[in-house]
Amino acid sequence: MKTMIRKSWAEPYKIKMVELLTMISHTQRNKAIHEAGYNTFLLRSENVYIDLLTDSGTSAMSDRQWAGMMMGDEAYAGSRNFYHLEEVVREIYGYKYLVPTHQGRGAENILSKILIKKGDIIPGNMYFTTTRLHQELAGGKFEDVIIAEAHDPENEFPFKGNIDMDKLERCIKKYSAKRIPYVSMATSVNMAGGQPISVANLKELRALTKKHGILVIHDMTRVAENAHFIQQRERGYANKSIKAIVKEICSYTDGATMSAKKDALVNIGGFLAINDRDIFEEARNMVVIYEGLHTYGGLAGRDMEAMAIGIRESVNDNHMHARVGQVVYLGEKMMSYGVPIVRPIGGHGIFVDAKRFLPHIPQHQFPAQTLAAEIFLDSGVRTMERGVVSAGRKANGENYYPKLELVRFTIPRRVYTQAHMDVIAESTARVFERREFINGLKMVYEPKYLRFFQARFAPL
Ligand code: PM9
Repeated sequence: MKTMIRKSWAEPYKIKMVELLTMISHTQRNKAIHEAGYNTFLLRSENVYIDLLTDSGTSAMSDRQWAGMMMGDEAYAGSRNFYHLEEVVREIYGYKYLVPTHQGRGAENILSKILIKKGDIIPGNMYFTTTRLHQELAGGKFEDVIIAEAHDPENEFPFKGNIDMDKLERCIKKYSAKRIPYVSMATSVNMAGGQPISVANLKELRALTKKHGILVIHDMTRVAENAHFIQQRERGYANKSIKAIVKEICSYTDGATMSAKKDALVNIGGFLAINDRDIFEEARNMVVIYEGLHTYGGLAGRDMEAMAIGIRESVNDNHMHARVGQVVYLGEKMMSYGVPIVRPIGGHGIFVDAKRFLPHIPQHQFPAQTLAAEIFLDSGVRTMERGVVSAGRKANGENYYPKLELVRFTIPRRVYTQAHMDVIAESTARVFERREFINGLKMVYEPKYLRFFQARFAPL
């Protein structure tokens, strides 16, 4: 009988330089996580074996990007790298005006300060930590208008990043368009598990917002990964390139904030891009207060050059197929061990469902935080909590209790191999086998803003 031969994908690059990893003992890991207050953000990276804390700023740059770094024009004003970046942003994303910032939240700060006034409502397809905080600090209130499927980790809907148009319409009716400066639309919705929005949904969003004169601001941090899923799943897009789909996505929006530390394959950088000349003029003026001159925005010339080159590499079909392919490989391996994960598998990592993994730990005892600490203890793999700790508190001081209580295994781009993915899945499976013996945590220190970064915990 003929056996089916698997058609594998492989990385579209070869390795030119390696960074050696350290592996400390179980006793040393126990001491390290205790000293870190059971918060993986507070670990020293030298104690980490495989670092899946984030895909932010952790990518491996290409030889071309490194060569670009040597072409940095470190002039205070008018660096040629800025003009190169501006040209690439116009060509690849289609936005007219560019204001560079040191990273994504720099752009969020400026945009929120310009567009939001006290009492405004900002509807969006699920919150993101820094984005919502900047909206709140500017006097606004975030309103979740993502489809209900996004809050269900087991629902297989292919576009769980979609906006619920009825919810959005009700929101506009309730508050009036005057109180809604823009809709905050993210591609590859991070907190939902890297879930994509469809072009069909974007078209509806454009039509509705146009009718009411409301802007659409795009959190385009992982737009190329979203384009990959459109290519794979949306009718009529199978033969379109990721580059073409990315441009089409951006065309339904009025501007964007970008953390270039993800999709765009750089270790630092971001920008605000906008089509409206007046908003641009204001942003260009404001950036000098918070970031730096409008032709560098807190970045070195070499950073802008690496970003310009990284943006082009990010929309290459082969790159994106291997990038998401590696994430899918890890997810399928975890599922083969029975580990409960968010489905469908998203673009930038595997999100393990801590509620199903540790059903005996109630949410106020931080199951996802607990699980992240346990994974580190088992193998030195560092992951991140994306549940009740990340969700933080409402303006009235009450905790948000999100439906999703997840541990994110975020895959840096072009950094780890398939063998690393095997080690990660096996470690998760080992912890899953002894799950009944795991106890929750209590929070012993809570900072005021974005508490997940610096909070400390103790075992119960
Ligand atoms: N995301 C992440 O690990 C890094 C910091 S928060 C733990 O996922 C979106 C969708 C993001 C994002 C950062 C930012 C902020 C905005 N939008 O970190 O300031 O995922 O460059 O970007 C992180 P910056």
